[in-house]
Amino acid sequence: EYGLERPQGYNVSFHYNPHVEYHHFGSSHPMKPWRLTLTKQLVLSYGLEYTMDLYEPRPASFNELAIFHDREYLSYLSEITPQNAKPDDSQYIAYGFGGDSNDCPVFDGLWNYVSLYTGASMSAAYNLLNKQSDIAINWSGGLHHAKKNLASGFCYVNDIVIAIQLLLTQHQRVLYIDIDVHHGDGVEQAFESTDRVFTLSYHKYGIDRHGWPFFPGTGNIDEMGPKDPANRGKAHSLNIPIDDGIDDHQYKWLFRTVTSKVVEKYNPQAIVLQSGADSLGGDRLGRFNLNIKAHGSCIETVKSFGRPLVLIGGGGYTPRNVARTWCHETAVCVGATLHNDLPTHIPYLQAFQGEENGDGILYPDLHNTKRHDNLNTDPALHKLVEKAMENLRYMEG
Ligand code: ZL4
Ligand code: CA
Ligand code: ZN
Repeated sequence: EYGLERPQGYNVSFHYNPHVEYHHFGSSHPMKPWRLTLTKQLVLSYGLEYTMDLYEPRPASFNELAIFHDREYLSYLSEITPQNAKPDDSQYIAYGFGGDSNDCPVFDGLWNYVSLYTGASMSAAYNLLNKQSDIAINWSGGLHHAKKNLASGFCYVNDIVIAIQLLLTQHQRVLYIDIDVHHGDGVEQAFESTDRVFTLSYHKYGIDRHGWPFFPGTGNIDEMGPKDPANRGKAHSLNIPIDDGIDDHQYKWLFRTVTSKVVEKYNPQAIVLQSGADSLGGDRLGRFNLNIKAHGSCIETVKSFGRPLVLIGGGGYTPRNVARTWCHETAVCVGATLHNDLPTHIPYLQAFQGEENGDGILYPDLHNTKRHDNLNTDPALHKLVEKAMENLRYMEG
């Protein structure tokens, strides 16, 4: 009736607290928590809720956030409001709220917001630990830039680091994979001194025609963690820098080739996959040319490794396409195939109507919607894969 077929049997859980939707970063800020409302509506309209276990996790506590973050930073974060914020204050600037950036605004309910998305990532990790789920999903998380005492790039608390810390209580080796268009620098840095977490990020890297590096400016191919041979974290990070306009075929090949090799060599006991949707074509901040099914093929690839998996959100700045992608990827997890025609009874249908090539459908053609020419040549990508393979040889087996 919903166009839903479900041949495979994975235990999938969906961790979502709807209170997270109602937070606003400020008018015209690219990060829009209401994209999660759209995502949930699509997931429900296809009937996917009947194929998963649904959880409404409680917010994470101060002490839980202190698994990773400095208590002084958390105290500041828990007390700051738009009313009491002092932009000239030295702590305000030191903790990443200052500058002319506006990337990390102080908004109403900020502490509630960070506790909610982190609580959902923790709930997902716990479900793997008690073996309740093979795959646990939290689309509200994935805030990969936050550092232990610094807000950065729309991220205040690093829910991914905290979820990985929980997985490390039972698993010897955890693989972190990041397909957000931005470099997963916060997660990489948090685990730079351990060999129990391997971090792999695919991202846009480079300098634009005005001389500005693409945020956060790190993640070149030669950045593979500490160089000191005595440091256990040496060679346990792999970065895949990509140029503007990469297409479906190239990205799928790159992702499958490199990720398979990492899984084969590192043999992780659990995987955390950050599925930022800003790597889609037509994203407000991104530069790639990926379609929804190419992005989703990365989830299929990771699922095929058959390891316990936490799947989390991240960036994504064209809300209707974020919702389409995460709905499709939820279906991939449960093994369902969805009709291209959107169910007609969905509450937010108008959000998916009136587009030139996406009117009323789940899978619009996103290739070149923002006219980013493909600057990635096949020979350059082959060289990149060669270098990645060479980097992997430095990791002890
Ligand atoms: C905005 O319109 O590259 C913030 C940020 C706020 C509202 C009005 C304020 C206008 C684009 C971005 C001033 C905007 C100044 N408003 C933005 C070096 C920068 C300094 C800030 O997906 N200016 C900084 C961060 C990146 C920079 C990307 C991705 C997160 C994730 C995981 C984080 N910061 C240059 C930009 C706007 C804004 C419009 C913006 N910020 C675009 N890219 C950035 O990886 C969730
Ligand atoms: Ca990335
Ligand atoms: Zn991003």
